[in-house]
Amino acid sequence: MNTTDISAKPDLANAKANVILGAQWGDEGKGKLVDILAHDVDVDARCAGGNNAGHTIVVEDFPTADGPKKQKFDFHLLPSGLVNEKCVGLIGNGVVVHVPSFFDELQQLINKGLNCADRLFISDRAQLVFDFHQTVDGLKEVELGGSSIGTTKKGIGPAYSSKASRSGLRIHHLYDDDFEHKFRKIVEGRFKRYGHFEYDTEAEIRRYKELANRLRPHIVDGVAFIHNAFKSNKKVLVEGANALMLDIDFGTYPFVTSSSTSIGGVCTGLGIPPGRVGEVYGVVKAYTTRVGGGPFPSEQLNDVGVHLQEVGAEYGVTTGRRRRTGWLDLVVMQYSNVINGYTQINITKLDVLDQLKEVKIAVAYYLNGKKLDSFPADLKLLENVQVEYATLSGWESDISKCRTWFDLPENARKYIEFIEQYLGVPVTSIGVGPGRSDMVLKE
Ligand code: 2SA
Ligand code: GDP
Ligand code: MG
Repeated sequence: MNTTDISAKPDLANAKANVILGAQWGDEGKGKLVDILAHDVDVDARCAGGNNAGHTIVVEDFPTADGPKKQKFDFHLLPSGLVNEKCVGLIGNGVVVHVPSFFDELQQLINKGLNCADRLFISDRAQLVFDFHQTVDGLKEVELGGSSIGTTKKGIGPAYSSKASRSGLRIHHLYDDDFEHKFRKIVEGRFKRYGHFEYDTEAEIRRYKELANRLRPHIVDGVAFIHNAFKSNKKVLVEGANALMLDIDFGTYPFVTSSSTSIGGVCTGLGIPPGRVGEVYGVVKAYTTRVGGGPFPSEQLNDVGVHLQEVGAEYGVTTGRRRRTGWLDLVVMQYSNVINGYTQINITKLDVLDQLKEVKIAVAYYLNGKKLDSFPADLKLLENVQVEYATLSGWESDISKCRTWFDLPENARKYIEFIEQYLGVPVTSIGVGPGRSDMVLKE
């Protein structure tokens, strides 16, 4: 792909990027939808986050030397579309990149028979995450004590802090003559702030010299790259990481990640104008989960919560942490929708509700007897809301083999229709299992 000529006037009528965004607190099953759509996509681009993300893909018939085999892939920093052999992956400028993890993840994919090194690119404007950012991430959490965020300790917050304070280093800085000097200065700054933690600065500089050489073939001008893709009418998919309720502005601050995980981050994280955005897929788990600290109004600290956790196998893909669980919350979803403007919704993990006699959906929040008309910014208010639930009958049957809308039991269809009517957004696909083919398509 030619990455230099972006001089032509953009033709916004054509070549839109479709976008996949997490609509709740993450782990909705974005990876699976990315993988399915990437089948027919030329470029899958990450726009935000780093290797804190964990996107799981289960391919029932992945080709191996011994014939097709079930294979599970966990993506963290690399775009999940890469499982599709024609799809090129781009890590955009809005992403924070830990280069050693980039190569480790690539190697793990290669070990599983996915040879994608020659179709994996990184924007030269992406920020670097160093090991000292990860150390600082842990130290900050310790400082916060009982009110810690519950981060993944991948250095995401400290790296975005470096970016915002204009002391960060970007991919292109790896090749500057004064890289060493700048690097030493940043580490010194961290020592001043956090004390002299164990860190071999000189060994790290040597390591990055070698990594910089290995990284060279993957580096592109991300802006030119993506606009050339549009110009040549390539199909572009944007893979959101984390989710709206973890957004640095709109999430349950400070219990959020440090990037713009909302629709705005798509434009700033890749350098594309809003007019280029096509479909916006909101990925919504049929219930709610959250990993880490922070308020969660529909959380179920009871048998229902345990059931959802166990049946849904709700463990962090990056850290292995147990995820907190609760009912679907449409107050959260409405807030998420007004910000991201979903044009269609993918409901995932509906099968996890199969055995329940009744299912509940949060439909309103009350404070001192008064219904709230928006999602509160102030966590002190949010922690004290009373949640109103709608109760629907369960379907009490196995839906994992359903493939069409009318295969689904009537009560499952009613559950989906309730969501559509509340939000006014069509649900176009419904996940009934982790595999690529476990999806009901609804016209
Ligand atoms: P960070 O590390 O600074 O981004 O953490 C800040 C908050 O963001 C949450 N966060 C996540 N929430 C859900 N899933 C994530 N990815 C992994 C997964 C998580 C894991 O797919 O399972 O393995 O634990 C993710 N990444 C960040 C985090 O929990 C903090 O609340
Ligand atoms: P992401 O971060 O949004 O990509 O989601 P994760 O990969 O962190 O978590 C979603 C988990 O649910 C993964 O283990 C997926 O394989 C699994 N999954 C996705 N869709 C479905 C579904 O419809 N049903 C079931 N049972 N599992 C699913
Ligand atoms: Mg995840």
